[in-house]
Amino acid sequence: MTENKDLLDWVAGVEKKVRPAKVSWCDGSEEEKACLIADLSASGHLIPLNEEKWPGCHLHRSHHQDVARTEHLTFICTENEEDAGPTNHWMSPKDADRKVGSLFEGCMEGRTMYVVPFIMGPAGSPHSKVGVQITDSAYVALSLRTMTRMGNIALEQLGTSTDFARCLHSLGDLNPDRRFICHFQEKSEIWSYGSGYGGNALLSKKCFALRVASWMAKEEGWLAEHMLIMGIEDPQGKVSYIAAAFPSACGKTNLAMLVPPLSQKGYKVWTVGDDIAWMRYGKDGQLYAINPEAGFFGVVPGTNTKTNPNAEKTIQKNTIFTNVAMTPDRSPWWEGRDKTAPAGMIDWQGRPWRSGDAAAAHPNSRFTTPAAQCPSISPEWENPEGVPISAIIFGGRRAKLAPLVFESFNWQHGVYLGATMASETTAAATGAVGVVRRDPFAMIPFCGYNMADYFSHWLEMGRKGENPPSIFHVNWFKTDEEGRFMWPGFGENLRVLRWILDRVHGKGATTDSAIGHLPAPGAIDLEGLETTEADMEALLNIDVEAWNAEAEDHKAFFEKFGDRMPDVLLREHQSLVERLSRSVTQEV
Ligand code: GTP
Ligand code: SPV
Ligand code: MN
Repeated sequence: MTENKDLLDWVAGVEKKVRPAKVSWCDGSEEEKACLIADLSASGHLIPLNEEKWPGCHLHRSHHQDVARTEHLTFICTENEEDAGPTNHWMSPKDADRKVGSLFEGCMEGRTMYVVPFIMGPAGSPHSKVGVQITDSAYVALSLRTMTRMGNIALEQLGTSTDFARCLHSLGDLNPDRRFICHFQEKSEIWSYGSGYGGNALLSKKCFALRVASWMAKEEGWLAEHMLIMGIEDPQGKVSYIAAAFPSACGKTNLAMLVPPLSQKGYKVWTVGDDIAWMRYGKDGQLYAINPEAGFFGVVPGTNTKTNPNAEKTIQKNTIFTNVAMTPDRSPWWEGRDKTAPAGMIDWQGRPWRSGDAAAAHPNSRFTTPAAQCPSISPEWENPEGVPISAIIFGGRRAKLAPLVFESFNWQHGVYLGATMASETTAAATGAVGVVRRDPFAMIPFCGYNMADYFSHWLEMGRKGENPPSIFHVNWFKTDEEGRFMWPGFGENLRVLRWILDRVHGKGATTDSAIGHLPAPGAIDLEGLETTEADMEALLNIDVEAWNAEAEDHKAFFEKFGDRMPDVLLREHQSLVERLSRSVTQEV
């Protein structure tokens, strides 16, 4: 096990408080995995799927009121409220202790308390960090085994160091009225109570690798971001890496695993990560990124052999499907899998499902699957130093307004693009779906401190590097009058990435606009697509009136941050307004 006194003391203290029937330290072994699966299957929390068609795969149904992150129950518990900032919910550490700490008293009575040590990042990497999650959910323990480097390997990396994140989790009674996810950045501690789902319960992911790590990153001079990491190999065999931030359920997993269409001969995509990037400058002044995770917790609906063939292949074995439907032959099923749903299915809540009923799979149903199984996994994905990033891409889900792609004028303007991102909300969090909200850097639910300070940190990071990446913005989701997507998306997104890489390599024709550099007509290869140059014009159109309204909204958003807002971004806003007004004069 371990002789780490700090860890043993913390575990003993928690045990005394939660009073479990049994304590089980997870070692990461195959035997342990088999035991967890056997126990979960015996208790009905895992349903084995068709072993022939889906070897090693299981279905898990979470509580029907526990199916997505609950942002209104997620708190930053810094000593000072100002440090949490206006975009986070804050709870004082004292209140947290009283309100949430007390819920843990005796909460594991009659249950097993699992102690799950894990590493975020490749084992042995100087950029990796260790966490330990205590949980009374065997499903969470099993999921952490896929999502992180879990078990003895983490204890070995930790040694006698006191530097580990203390993550305490209990399902409680799963009552949403007694659900809290609290982050104590100042002591790298997380408490999560009352949820067994995704980002609320797998504390390694959003809680540690983003909310706590973003704070560490600010202190230590690096970046913890909600970004995919991918390599794009050109026909000459040169691989360029990019990182891209899109809000939840806006296309990171899909882009990271992109399969080039037949017309794009000689191109190949390499997946490094699909959700989180930790980035820092190397000695050569370039920004390097590691994926701190070891698995994918991906959106299931919409996944099929056409949209995301690599995900489809990855999830064929050793995968937990959470909240999908099941066919009579015990195969998992979800909306967007086949045109017609098979007869005789059971829906995500275990009820008989008939055509015409509500969705058979929950819109936020997910797969938990090992990254190593992905056919496009990069040979560099466990490189302890990470991969060098040539371009950073921001994007959102905007039916109107945002063009298919544009490039920032420079780093500072790029930070403005990140800071003013907006996107339609999705089923990844509870609440209304399809409402446009500002989501800077796709981090609004995940930034662990005052977002104005986070903007300053990004500005600082640009000054720090000799060769910071170029910054772009994309929108795959623009729709026409009939509400149809105007851009084919998925594999065809490679065409946009090629223009981005052309720009990075000093090529790629542009047209200037008030909001940034747009691709010049013909600069994006449309060969073999139904999309015409006229469609492209619509996809790249800048509606100045709508952008004026948008710029107003940027300002209103920035005003929330008061004095803490960096001047540089307020000046960027002013410049945007001026460029927009000039562009109207030019049009007249
Ligand atoms: P999180 O795991 O929540 O962070 O989501 P994500 O950003 O990884 O999103 P993901 O790739 O899982 O995509 C979410 C949804 O968007 C899925 O239903 C996809 O089918 C759909 N989607 C992804 N890429 C595209 C695209 O290029 N065009 C269109 N129209 N839909 C897309
Ligand atoms: C997201 O919502 O961005 C996810 C899923 O990746 S969760 O792990 O629930 O945060
Ligand atoms: Mn995510």
